[in-house]
Amino acid sequence: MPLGLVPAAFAQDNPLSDKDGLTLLGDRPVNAETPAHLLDDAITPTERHFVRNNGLLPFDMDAEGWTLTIDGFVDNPMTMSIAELRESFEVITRALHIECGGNGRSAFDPPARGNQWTVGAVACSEWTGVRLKDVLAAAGVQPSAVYTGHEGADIHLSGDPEQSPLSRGIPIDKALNDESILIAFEMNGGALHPMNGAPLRLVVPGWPGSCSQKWLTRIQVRDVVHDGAKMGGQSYRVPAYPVAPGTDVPNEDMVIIEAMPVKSIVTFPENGTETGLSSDVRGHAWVGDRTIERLEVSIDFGSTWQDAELDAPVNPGAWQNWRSAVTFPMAGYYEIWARATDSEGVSQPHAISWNPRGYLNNTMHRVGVMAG
Ligand SMILES: Nc1nc2c(c(=O)[nH]1)N[C@H]1C(S)=C(S)[C@@H](COP(=O)(O)O)O[C@H]1N2
Ligand SMILES: [Mo]
Repeated sequence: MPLGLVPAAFAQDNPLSDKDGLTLLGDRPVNAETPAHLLDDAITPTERHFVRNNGLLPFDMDAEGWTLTIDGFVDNPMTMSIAELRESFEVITRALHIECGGNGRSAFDPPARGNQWTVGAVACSEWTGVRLKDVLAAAGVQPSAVYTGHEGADIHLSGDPEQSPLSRGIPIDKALNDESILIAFEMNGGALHPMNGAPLRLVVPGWPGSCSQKWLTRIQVRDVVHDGAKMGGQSYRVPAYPVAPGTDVPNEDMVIIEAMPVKSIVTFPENGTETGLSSDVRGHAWVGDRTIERLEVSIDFGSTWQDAELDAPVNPGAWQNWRSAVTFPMAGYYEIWARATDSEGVSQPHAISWNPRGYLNNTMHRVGVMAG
């Protein structure tokens, strides 16, 4: 059966049946990205939030019986239901972006293995939950703590219950200080989508999406860097030094990716469409642990640039919306390019800094149109 085609009789079993227009990249595990023009909303609707699974969905995603355990190097290990989390901590709603570390991998040359994401493994939905830092404070993190280790209820592709598809963590300083990291139980005012981690997940905006554990059951506080599935080797890690394309980099020379780099996407107009001799242009821009200060647009392959109107983030951790209007000098084919610059003056590059697994491609997004 060709990818993405599901016979009507199996529609209920289609994992993306209530997602809207996503491109299926693989079905075991399910991975699907959102075409750029469907990311036009300021807040990504649940049905357009991309899906990145390393394993299979848990059998039971019932919110009623769900518990979260906090243990390890804490004074008060605890296990709480979702209702108890709601009662015990301040419940907040935030627009938070999540981008897969491998978004843009399809552009790597030599190619990098893994899901061939183009530009759509990014989203900014509204998440409701409690702050990770508040929950950790209640658990009483001990001075020897170094890192968190996150566990979810999803099932390893082998079916082996002893193996985890993915278990990642973040440095304890990040976990204890970042106000924006949520343990979320609502998405866009409703339930979490089963594919997006129902009924409970972490959302760590600005860091590789893999930090945002879905189907969250446990956060261990550790006195060493976490060693869960896909923390080591080549996973979510990049060379500690610049390498030539195609270099075979030994595992011990790879470092864990932390904050994601400055990036933007053009969500209007849609690539490959016709426009008039002028057109609105708009999209989003984001960066880990910084803000976007400037967004420029070019219609002449980067020869000249014009400033777009750029919004502040609606809250820390949200992507930033931008808009502009361009006038084409004459009818014909153009590319619209967008370039974001962050609060440290760092801009998106033209070309990829190659790494073995194809992470962190933050090159400028380019949209081709036929004008006039
Ligand atoms: N339990 C669990 N959490 C997970 C994953 C997973 O496979 N299992 N994938 C991670 C990765 S790599 C990404 S990019 C984000 C994607 O979140 P989404 O599927 O809601 O878009 O979830 C992260 N959390
Ligand atoms: Mo990811």
